Amino acid sequence: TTEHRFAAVDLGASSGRVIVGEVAPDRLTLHEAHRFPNQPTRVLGTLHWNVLSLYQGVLEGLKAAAAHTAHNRLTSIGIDTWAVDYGLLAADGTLLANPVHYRDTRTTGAAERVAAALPPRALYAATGIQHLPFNTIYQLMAAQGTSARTAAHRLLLIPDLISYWLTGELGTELTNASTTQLIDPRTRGWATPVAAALGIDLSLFPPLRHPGDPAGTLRPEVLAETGLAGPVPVTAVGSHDTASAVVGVPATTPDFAYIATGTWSLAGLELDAPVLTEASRAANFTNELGVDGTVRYLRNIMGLWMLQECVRTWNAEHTRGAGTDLTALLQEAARATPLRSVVDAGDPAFIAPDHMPDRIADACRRTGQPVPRTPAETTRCVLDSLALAHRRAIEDATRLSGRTVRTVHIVGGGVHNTLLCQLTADACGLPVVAGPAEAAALGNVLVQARTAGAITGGLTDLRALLHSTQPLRQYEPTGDHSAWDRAAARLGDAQVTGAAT
Ligand code: ADP
Ligand code: LRH
Repeated sequence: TTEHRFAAVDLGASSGRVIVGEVAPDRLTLHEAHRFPNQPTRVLGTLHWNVLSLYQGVLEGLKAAAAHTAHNRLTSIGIDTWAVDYGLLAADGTLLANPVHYRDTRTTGAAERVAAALPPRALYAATGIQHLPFNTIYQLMAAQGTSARTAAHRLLLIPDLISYWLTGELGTELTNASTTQLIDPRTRGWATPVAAALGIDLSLFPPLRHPGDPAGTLRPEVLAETGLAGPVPVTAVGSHDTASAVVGVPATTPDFAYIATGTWSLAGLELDAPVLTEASRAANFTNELGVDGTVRYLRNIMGLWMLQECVRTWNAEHTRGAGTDLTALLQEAARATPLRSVVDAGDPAFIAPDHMPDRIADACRRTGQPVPRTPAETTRCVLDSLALAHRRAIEDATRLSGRTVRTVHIVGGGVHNTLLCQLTADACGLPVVAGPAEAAALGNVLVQARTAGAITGGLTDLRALLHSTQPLRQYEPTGDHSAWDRAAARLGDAQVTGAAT
């Protein structure tokens, strides 16, 4: 049989990776060719992604991938990254400004300006997208009048920008386009009236393409630089990392919820149709578009970002001498008092970088709970809070969609955090299946493999292959379930969902 090797370029907010997947109908193996940090830089008060350095990491990764394949051949390449952010191009294709990080504060006040042009209820009815202060429409509102925005001929979302640099071809991939808040989830096309109300010229966006569509071939200079033997096609995948991660959920039955845990926790359900009700808006659930006509009905939860930022602060302060060892910290957190204090892990107050331990302490103080004193206590507070938010999201999703959940799947980097997986099982009172950690890369590879004809079938078939080939770990709920209800009650009215009124 033909050997099929695919490269998944997967750029997360914490790290970028290029992963080679070898796929046959009964076989799926991954090899991590290259992993590199994703570190933003603040310049003159604005937080930017280092997009050229990320592109450099992609090239190095493809070079390492070439070395890992027979005769330097790849069947194709797929690209997925975090959502909402973009680069602006001049008519000649030059990048006009360095892309701004979604955690930058430039969007402060933008939601009010958008609401003045289009009330939140109408915006939600038209797009089904949860309110996050950094959605692309708010970023565009904030960028209005800047020289880059004024001069822009094209807007490329991050995966589409990387794809453009690799191939010279322009396109806008649909799953990620849905996170702009400019797509109608019923027609899965542009929400033209929304764009008109907000004064956004949709011709900024190159034509939509769908997962599985061809997205060009590597440019000769990229072949030369990576050592890959041409031609190498680039295939559109779920270019929103969360869309690829949901493809990578190894579910064997339809009654599952998923939590993609990395920098963020994205917790919810896969649906056939969007839920656009007022109750859904009030609960701040999103209807992002998925692969194969699906809807990703989920809520954003702060995720392991909170822990990552705490560790960064502690390292800077030398609280733990030589530097914080995550494994040791998690072992200590596992022994800490359970549910001593919890914070609302949906609170947008945790989005911005810096001073995370202090912000967590403040939130505990405000809600009349004991303030965590040690890194282990703070870590326990974060993980208990994430588990509680996971439970709440899954409960809300089932209520709002009328669906039933019997299994919770955890995928993404959080799979390595066994304490978080067990706490999530305890909080939800449901069995948790954890794995794979590299679900986004796997979902990316599987969509490419199906397009190339290496495998066939729908999402159910792709997931069956994952289930039979990937290492998974099951967690059964333990402990006193009502303790979680009491902890949730302590947050009470302080608990927010982020929905704009
Ligand atoms: P992203 O795709 O957003 O960059 P990942 O899915 O790679 O994020 O997840 C990164 C997170 O996974 C880290 O912040 C960390 O909390 C967690 N993680 C990764 N490896 C481990 C590990 N060995 N033990 C505990 N947690 C881990
Ligand atoms: C996760 C993610 C998430 C978005 C956020 C901006 O990496 O793509 O789905 O909400 O980043």
